Amino acid sequence: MGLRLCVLVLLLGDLQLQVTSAIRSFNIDYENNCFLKDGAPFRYISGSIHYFRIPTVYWKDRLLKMYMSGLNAVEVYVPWNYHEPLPGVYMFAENRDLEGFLDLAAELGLLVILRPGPYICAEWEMGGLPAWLLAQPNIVLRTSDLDFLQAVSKWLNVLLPKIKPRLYINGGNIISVQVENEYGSYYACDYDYLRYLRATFRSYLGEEVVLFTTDGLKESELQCGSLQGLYATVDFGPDVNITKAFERQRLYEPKGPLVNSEYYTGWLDYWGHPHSTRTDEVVAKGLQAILELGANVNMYMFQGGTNFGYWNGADYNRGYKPITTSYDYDSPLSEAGDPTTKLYAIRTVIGKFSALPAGPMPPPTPKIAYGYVPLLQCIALLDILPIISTSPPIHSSFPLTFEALKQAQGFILYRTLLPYTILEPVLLSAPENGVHDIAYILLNGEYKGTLERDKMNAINISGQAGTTLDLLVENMGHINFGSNHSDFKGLIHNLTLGYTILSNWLIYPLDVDLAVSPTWPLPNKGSTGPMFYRGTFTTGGINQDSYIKLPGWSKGQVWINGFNLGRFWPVRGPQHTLFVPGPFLSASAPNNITVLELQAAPEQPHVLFLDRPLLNGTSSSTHKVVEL
Ligand code: 6DJ
Repeated sequence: MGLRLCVLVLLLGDLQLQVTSAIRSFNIDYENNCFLKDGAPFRYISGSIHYFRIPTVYWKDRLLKMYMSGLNAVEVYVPWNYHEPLPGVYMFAENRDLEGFLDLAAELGLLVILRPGPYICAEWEMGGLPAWLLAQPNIVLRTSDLDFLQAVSKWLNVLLPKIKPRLYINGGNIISVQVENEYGSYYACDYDYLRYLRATFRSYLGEEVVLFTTDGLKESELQCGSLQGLYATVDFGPDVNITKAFERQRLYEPKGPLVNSEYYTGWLDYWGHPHSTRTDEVVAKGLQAILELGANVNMYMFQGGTNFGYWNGADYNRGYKPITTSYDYDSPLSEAGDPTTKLYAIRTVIGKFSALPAGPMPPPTPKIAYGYVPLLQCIALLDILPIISTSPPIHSSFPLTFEALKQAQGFILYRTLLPYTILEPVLLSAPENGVHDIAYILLNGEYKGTLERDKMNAINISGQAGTTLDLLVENMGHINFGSNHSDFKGLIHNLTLGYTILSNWLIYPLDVDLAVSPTWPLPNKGSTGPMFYRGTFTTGGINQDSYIKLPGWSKGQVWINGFNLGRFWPVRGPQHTLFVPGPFLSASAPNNITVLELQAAPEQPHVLFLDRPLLNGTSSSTHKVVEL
């Protein structure tokens, strides 16, 4: 009976109920199975948006489009590693201005469902946990391990005081706060950890605020992910029976509002796998079914955005699977923030349940095909080691991991000498999948090939004793989802050459972004192996969004005016273009493009600027696994 009353009120969503009390409140009505906002039944129709995946100047535009779609709330993760890049170093400016983002949402009349983790998943580097945690190699992430809790508690001591005044009950727009994320999918099932988080969130945020958990539909997931005092919600896409899905939530919350905290509008992409899509019809139909039940919903994602720089995560599921640079997610708002047909289909459904805001939806922003830009080879990465090294090289008998060297992302060069002359090719091997994640191999500066985690564990090499053997190792993103997030990077085991364990390494921690600004001379060194290329173009006075395509290139990183647009890997696919936000371009001055090609550049190096993305190009995962 209670549910019916609540649903009835919610279905009359247009009816503006009089706020009877001046006291702001947001809580759960267990009698009538709904949320109460200021004492009146309330249902949220929300969408996920990641401020850290969208250029700051575009935040307001995206939030406005979400509001115009009929949403009354947005769901926002806070990635710990984006805000605390080094222990005790906190960053909250520009693209990390969480409070500025929350202010914009408030300005547009959007409520916020906040998900501060500390773990967020999100296909984000290490699921939002800082890689520096792994400098303590025995730390047990997402458990009541004391080293982990100590770091979590320092972070929450910085973050949660910023949140408290922004709670709805304190005059802000945050109606509820999630604790952890899909904890039931993690192997540890450590209730002490969840209890610790519950106590910490309560101590900073108070007893009143709605705290909740989110888990998948399996019983084991809900079992290990939920805890008394944290309202249990579920996540599922349109491909399940929606009534049955909410019955799962009911096993853990027999009374209270139905909540799908992540209703999947699309899905993520992995390099080397087909592009993911979900049709408008399927998404709209599922949404309608959810809303007809009177349930609360958050659409994941409403806008996906981009993994700029090195911020993509990776899943581990029968092998290591890095996420593409684009996080378009086939969402209602595209990667470039444009309304899609899916957005209109969703908006039509929402319109059946609540009043849509008056006025037009902002149209897609114009995209410009700036066209063909030739690039010139400028320098081999090995030739500028002193410039891109962040410290003098480290001597070590055996390889050290990125984490031991306190480097979270990017590249490290491991150098040794061939210990003996090899006339007939011998296998250079990475036993136990010890290359995390890709190693570009050079002998006396000449590129010989690649080793890749879970794909290519050995390569034949030959050469004179004393030849310099370099492995440039790329971290392709720490695992964000899987049974274990302790994903150490670099050469994590010894390498062998035939039967000999290689030793006596010189290790160069690198920041390749340091090579982006200066203009290097133009040697002609052949076109294979890690090499920088440069070019410039002008926009003819109009800087608009565009997409960069790298025809004939293999694998690497691309920068525009010093901004790292992310990884490209067209030989692997399915993503063939990278999003170039217009505000990163200059309307008047020449724009600098820098490409770091790691394997092989085309004969006539050039890039193409297009006016549309190509995210579903061919994908190939043809790499052979060499059995050792
Ligand atoms: O909470 C997670 C999101 O951040 C739930 N989810 C999404 C995002 O990562 S994959 C996509 C996922 N969970 C893993 C379940 C795998 C079937």
